[in-house]
Amino acid sequence: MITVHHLNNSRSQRILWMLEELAQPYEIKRYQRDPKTMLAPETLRNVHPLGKSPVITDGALTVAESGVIIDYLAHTYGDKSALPAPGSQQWIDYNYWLHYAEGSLMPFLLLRLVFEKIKTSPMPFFAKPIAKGIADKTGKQFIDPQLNNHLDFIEAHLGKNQWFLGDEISAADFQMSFPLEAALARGIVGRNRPNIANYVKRYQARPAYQRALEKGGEYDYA
Ligand SMILES: N[C@@H](CCC(=O)N[C@@H](CS)C(=O)NCC(=O)O)C(=O)O
Repeated sequence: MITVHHLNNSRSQRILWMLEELAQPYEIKRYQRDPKTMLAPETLRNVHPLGKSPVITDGALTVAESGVIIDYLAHTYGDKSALPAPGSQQWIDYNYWLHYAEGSLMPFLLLRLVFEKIKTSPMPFFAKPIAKGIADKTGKQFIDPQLNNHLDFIEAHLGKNQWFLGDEISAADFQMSFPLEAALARGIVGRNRPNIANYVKRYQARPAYQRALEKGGEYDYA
């Protein structure tokens, strides 16, 4: 039996969605973020030394890192005939989105979040304008142009493709879902990027996504 070690409001929601789409039985072990630090509880380190979510166990196997989990589930429990042939352009594209979501896109979303937090963090009154100045300048000169570059790229891709790999939903969509729905929920993606917004709305309406949401519990990005 697959166990999803599920943290509230986290990337493991995309694993629940995938398992629901696969109609694969699984159980959820729940972990709650510390409301102050937003960190996962120490007990998650008993599953994997980094103590991050998602992580799954399947029999004797422990699988961590969203992209690896999604690839593992696709190869172990998915329709093998739908998997792209190694070395084909489709295979390269599949791997591209699996790596891109966490390797290229998430770091800028995270930087944006951290620098926004700096502006509202408690600090001595005289340090506030300095911290805000640095955060605004870094946002304007570095983070926002980089983020816009990525979001324009995705917007254009979704203008030409219904799903990340073309006409059919695939594991690439489960992997890309978290950064895009987080960007949408935080207002980083708005009316100026209708393809991304419509894509997210479309998959969030799927019955499997809704079931995952019901089972997963607290999730602020849907
Ligand atoms: N690249 C990793 C990121 C894992 C990660 O940072 N997960 C967050 C949840 S979205 C987490 O566990 N945060 C709690 C913590 O850092 O203690 C993946 O996709 O699996």
